[in-house]
Amino acid sequence: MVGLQSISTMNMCHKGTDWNREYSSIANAAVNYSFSHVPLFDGDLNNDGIDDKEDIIIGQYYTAAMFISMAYHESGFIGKNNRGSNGADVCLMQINSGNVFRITSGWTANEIEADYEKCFDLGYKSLRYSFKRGGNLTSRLMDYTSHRRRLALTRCRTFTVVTGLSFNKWCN
Ligand SMILES: [Ca+2]
Repeated sequence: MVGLQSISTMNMCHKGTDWNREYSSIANAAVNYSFSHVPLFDGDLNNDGIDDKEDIIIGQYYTAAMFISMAYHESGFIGKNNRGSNGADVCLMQINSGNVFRITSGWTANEIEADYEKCFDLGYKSLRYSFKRGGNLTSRLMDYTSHRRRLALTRCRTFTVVTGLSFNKWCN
């Protein structure tokens, strides 16, 4: 019941939104950004014993999948007029007003919301920082989720669903 109420409230707030167009813009921004940047994932990703261009392409695909997995949990893909934590968190990736990459970008909240690639850029930088922790993917997501393991675990699980990778190997 609470779930249904939330959904109908959400629909009322976003009346008139062309969702087919929005989802297509989100997917395009995630892919464009990922395929023009150094991937978040490196190494021998296809396990063929060599690090080569194919691993970079797989890493970029995983990066796009990571954006989509994070955006799903952070914002439910509602990137506009969706400010969490009393207005501090903005866009698909819910980037906090205290986020160092957001501060140094000089972009306003409205600018970040209006441009999905700007949002993914801040998400990418935050994820790269978070990944420095090392370990499995759940561990690497811990900084992004403010050290809440349960949240890191759910995001990691979604990433394995999107990519078809092993949850036990990557997240557990
Ligand atoms: Ca390889």
